[in-house]
Amino acid sequence: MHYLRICCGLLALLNLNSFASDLNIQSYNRSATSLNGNWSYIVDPYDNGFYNYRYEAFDQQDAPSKNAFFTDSKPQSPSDLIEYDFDKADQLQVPGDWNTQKEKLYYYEGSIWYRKKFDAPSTHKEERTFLYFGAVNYSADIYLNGKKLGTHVGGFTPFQFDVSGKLLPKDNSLILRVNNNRHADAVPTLNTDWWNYGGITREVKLFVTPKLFIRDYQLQLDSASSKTISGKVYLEGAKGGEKITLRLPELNIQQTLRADNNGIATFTLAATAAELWSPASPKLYSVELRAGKDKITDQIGLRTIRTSGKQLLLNDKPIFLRGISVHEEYSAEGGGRVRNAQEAKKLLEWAKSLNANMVRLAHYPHSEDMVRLADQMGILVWSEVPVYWTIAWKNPKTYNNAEAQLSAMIERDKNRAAIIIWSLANETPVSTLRTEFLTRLAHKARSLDSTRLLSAAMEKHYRSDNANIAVVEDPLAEVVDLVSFNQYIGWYDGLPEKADQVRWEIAYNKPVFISEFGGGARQGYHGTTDQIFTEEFQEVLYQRSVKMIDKIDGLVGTSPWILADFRSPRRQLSGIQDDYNRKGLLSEKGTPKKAFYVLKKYYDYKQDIYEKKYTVQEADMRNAPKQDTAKQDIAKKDPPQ
Ligand code: GCB
Repeated sequence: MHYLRICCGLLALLNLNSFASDLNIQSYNRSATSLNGNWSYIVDPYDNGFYNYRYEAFDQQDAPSKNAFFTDSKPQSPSDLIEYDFDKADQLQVPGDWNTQKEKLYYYEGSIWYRKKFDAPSTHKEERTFLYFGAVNYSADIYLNGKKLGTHVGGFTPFQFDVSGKLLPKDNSLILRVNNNRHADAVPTLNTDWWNYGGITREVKLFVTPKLFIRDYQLQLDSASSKTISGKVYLEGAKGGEKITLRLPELNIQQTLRADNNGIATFTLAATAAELWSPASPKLYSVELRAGKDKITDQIGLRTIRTSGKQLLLNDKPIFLRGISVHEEYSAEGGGRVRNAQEAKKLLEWAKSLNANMVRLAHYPHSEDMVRLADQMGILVWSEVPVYWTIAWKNPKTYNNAEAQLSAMIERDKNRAAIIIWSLANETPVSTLRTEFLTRLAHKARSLDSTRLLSAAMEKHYRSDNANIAVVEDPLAEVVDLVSFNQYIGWYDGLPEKADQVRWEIAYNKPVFISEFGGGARQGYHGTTDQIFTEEFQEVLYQRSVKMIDKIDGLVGTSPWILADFRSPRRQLSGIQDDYNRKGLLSEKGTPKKAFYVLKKYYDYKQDIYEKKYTVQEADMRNAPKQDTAKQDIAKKDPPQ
């Protein structure tokens, strides 16, 4: 399929993510040859292995010099001058960020060359082989046996190359130039409040498919009816008329489909007996697809999500999102970016210990492991793209980049029941250009997936005639399905007492979600409640905050900032921050701070009420005996202190 390669080259020139959304290949459950492990690396701050001394790119030359690192050259005689040697170079672990693996790379931003030697998996003539990268931050030039495969831009989404016919039986040389320099027109842009971890941060693998194979599929309940499953299968290499078998054995469903001329088959199925997925019961069904010699299986949950006025309905029942924001960072064991499913699971277990039923995966798409674990563990997900703060709204390349990242996120994760919200942006300053940019993104998201809700973390301000009345007035609120916003009353905005004075007026007839609130504390630092950065200050801030937000009309949930302390280059206060944003409810090692228990208590209370284990009054009493006496509708009352 040569447009894969053509796209790569063309889009690379345009500084885009190399892969249009229609090139997604579902490969999580395919057997694969892992290329994880030790890779040789060369630090190259001047891009010496990429440009000659006239600053011309070696890979644009017909016969690249042996000084081009991707040629992986070796001296041919004792006098041969070659000023790099991957065989003698130090090694980095893949997956993994480079910053936390080597002390000298802690603050490094720039280029690093990676090389892996490997033998090809054995394949039959007709089969196809793909080289897959889970994520590389931020851009990568990829070379196989001295030839360029392509360029990829965007640090948190997967991409792959068709390498059929390009592998040697033994000793292939796979080389990447990975660069994590920040750019004003990139996504994210120059300024973020998280560490710019560089490297091949997610898995690398080879997978082999038959010539005709199931490239992608989509299967979900119709939003309007929990009784109908609908979906699509995409066959690669099809001419039309090929047979596809779809099975959900537990539901006794077996259907034969036929691909059209584009290799697509659509279907609808009756699913009257299906058990619906929910946090309380995260039921996943085995789904099996066969076409020709290809077979793929997946585990997919069935649920509906929709809004009705100010209500949020999961499987047609009101739900309160007991959320928590999470960065994809696990520093408890010395690392930075989450390296594997075990570390991702740790973060979700921490969220569960807070009695959360939802995570906001900030501020970029997290790994596929993370969202699949959320599916299994019954944790709802808000998933977002790094359209953060000040983006170059005017620049069409920036828009295309953001759209490519959004599309790649949706394409990869569209079968995860846990994900209920795609979020378009975080705290972006209101302007016509920005709203046009985000409205286009919203249309794109809806064209790819009409079954989930859209949101964006917006901002609040105060009414000009009354400084105690907070409002959200943003034209983007008309576009999205949930009115979500971040607010820092008690931290960046006054002291915690301010929360007692503020009232909220949110005029949209849509559910309201508070995507961030919070404040910093260093775990183990104690003092009075007015002493900033103490656990006591943070505790009071949370007490006053939950009391305030619980009065907001239409509030369907919140994801305070943040589960655990995380590294940020903007947090330099010695002895307190030491390069960590300290707004975690847990330290980076996972030790709870006092505020953790305040939020947990609030979430226990909300659960009791929403699941009608207690009436509001009984829930207030905290120790009320458990009995199923609740008849009352969800009402408003101060949460427990
Ligand atoms: C925010 C941002 C988040 C920051 C946080 C903070 O509003 O969305 O990325 O880390 O505030 O700690 O200031």
